[in-house]
Amino acid sequence: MSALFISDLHIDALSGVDMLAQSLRTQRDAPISDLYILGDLFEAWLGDDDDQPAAHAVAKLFDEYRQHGWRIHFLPGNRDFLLGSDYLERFGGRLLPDPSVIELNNQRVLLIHGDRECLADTQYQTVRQQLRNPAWQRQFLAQPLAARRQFAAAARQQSREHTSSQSATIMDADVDELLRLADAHAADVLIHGHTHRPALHVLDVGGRSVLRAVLGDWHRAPSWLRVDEDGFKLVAGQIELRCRWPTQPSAQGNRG
Ligand SMILES: [Mn+2]
Repeated sequence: MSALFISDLHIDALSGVDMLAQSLRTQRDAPISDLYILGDLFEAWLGDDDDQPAAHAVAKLFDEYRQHGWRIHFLPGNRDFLLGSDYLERFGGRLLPDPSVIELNNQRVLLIHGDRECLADTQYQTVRQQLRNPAWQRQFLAQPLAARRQFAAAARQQSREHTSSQSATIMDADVDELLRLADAHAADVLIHGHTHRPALHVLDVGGRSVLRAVLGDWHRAPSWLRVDEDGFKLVAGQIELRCRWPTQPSAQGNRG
């Protein structure tokens, strides 16, 4: 069985749903058991009552794959952190907290979106604290949809201006923080998105090899990571990378 990981689709129109549908169709006959969406599925999410046409189309598409036998998991990103169980129920999706640890091939795989780890961007981290505050979220969700749309448009404009003024290093995840997380969760593999820098890195965590897989965005072409017992295959546009598990269990049942 394999698991499929995607993130950073930033869907805001039906054309984005078409790209997703076409990409999933190429995987339909593969022995996939689980689809993991690691955040920023949507460009913006204003609450589960958001009636954007793309939201309906995505729910319908995922429901088709649920009926096909896939389990679908969603870990929120910085654009769609308000996406909740009411929406996920429409296709039987499961909400995962950030961070989450899953087990694949008898190894521990740590899943995050990646925005919380961009520590050098202190301005963003301050905004993030406000946006993730439950009281702020309750107050925001209580506003009419039109008011929430207005707020989101202004916030996106600010974010664009901020992003274009920052250096590439500031916008990347802090590697020391990733090492700390991998160590704290005893992870063998770490998978994240957000930075739009698809790659497979090997980290040294206290003498242990930990694979860091970074998912690509869908701005120009689909990007996905497929994981099975043989290893990892990352596709992002023309890029295709493969690697094996960082530590191959020497015998079955050796771990835990
Ligand atoms: Mn993001």
